[in-house]
Amino acid sequence: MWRELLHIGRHPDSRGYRRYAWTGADAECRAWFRAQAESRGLTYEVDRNGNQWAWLGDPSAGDAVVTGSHLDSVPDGGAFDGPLGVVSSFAALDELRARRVTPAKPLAIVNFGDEEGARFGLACVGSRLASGQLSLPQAHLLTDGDGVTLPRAMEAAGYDPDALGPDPERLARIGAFVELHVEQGRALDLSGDRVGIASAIWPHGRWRFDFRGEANHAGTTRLVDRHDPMLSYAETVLAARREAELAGAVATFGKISVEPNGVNAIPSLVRGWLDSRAEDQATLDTVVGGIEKAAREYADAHGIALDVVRESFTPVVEFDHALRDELARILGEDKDKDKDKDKDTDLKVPVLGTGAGHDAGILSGTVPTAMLFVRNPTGVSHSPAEFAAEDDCVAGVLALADVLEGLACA
Ligand code: HGY
Ligand code: MN
Ligand code: MN
Repeated sequence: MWRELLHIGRHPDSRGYRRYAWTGADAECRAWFRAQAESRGLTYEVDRNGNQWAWLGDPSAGDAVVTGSHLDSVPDGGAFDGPLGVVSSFAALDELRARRVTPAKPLAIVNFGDEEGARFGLACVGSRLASGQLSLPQAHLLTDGDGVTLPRAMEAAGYDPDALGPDPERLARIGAFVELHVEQGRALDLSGDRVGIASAIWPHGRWRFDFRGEANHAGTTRLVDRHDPMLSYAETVLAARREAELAGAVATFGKISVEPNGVNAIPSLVRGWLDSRAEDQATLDTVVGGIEKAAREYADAHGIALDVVRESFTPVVEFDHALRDELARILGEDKDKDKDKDKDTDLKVPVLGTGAGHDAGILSGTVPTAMLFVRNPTGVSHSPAEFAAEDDCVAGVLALADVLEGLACA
């Protein structure tokens, strides 16, 4: 499976993946998903929001056990964020068949559309739509950097954008959703575990800061006469770092656009996107409030107009405790077998929080959800250097197979 995915959407220079929603690379990934489903004799369907499903058993029976993740990427993303969950889902299903277990409940694998929000700016569009957290009118306003709207992009990819919307009947048929994901930090590396269970996702959001000044000649305009929005933007980037450090949170300006974007012109507009996350809501509010206050002071000092728009927000997610405990029990049981072999090993499956967003977090308000993390030895993610060792990936597949067996065959 990895060999087939390896080349799709990979940039020849950066070696990173550029698999943006509803592009050709995305279509290739989706064709791969469909082929994987069909080659296993699974029932393939696409829901009204463009999410792909592969079913073993009757999709309408209810109390289904669903696993999966996403295949799209951030700009120059790694191979694992998203695809590891989908590949592991198919591999876990193969493992269940090899074990000759027959699930009593329907099992499904899902590929959620546009998880990263790399193209239209909003993450987890497929799961937000399905769970009613993004409405059709809001979705129709989403526009990419070239001015192409989401409906036009979906139409060009062969989907019906007017069908977008909540899918309560489909979600009501799901008894549990488990997403396996490469860890995006080093907790498992530090604890020496191959696999962990998620506890919570930090609240996080994206804010757009528009600094508007006055375009002018870079050679002839005296410094004192300038209204240069780049200065207030630069000071705001430093303020973001400072506020995040003070609060033990994170804040990142990772995307910027400049007008007119000429080397010999003072900019008229600098637009920077802030991504900020913290362990709790109050801390996140303090950080973002502090950054905005500093930005306004800098803007005023340079005669710059500032607009701040919150483009997306995801509140804190506490994964379903009962399901989390059930996963710990299933995986703990397996580990107990090793206990007799090696009494000195720490046998607990670690439970860890994360600052990264996931479709499992979005669905958690509607469906009992849980996540498994697979060790990432460097912690690097959203970069071509993202990595997970094959042994750890196999451990992830076996853990997922155990979990699916425990949940669906009970
Ligand atoms: O940005 C995120 O946290 C996620 O990977 N979409
Ligand atoms: Mn990601
Ligand atoms: Mn992901």
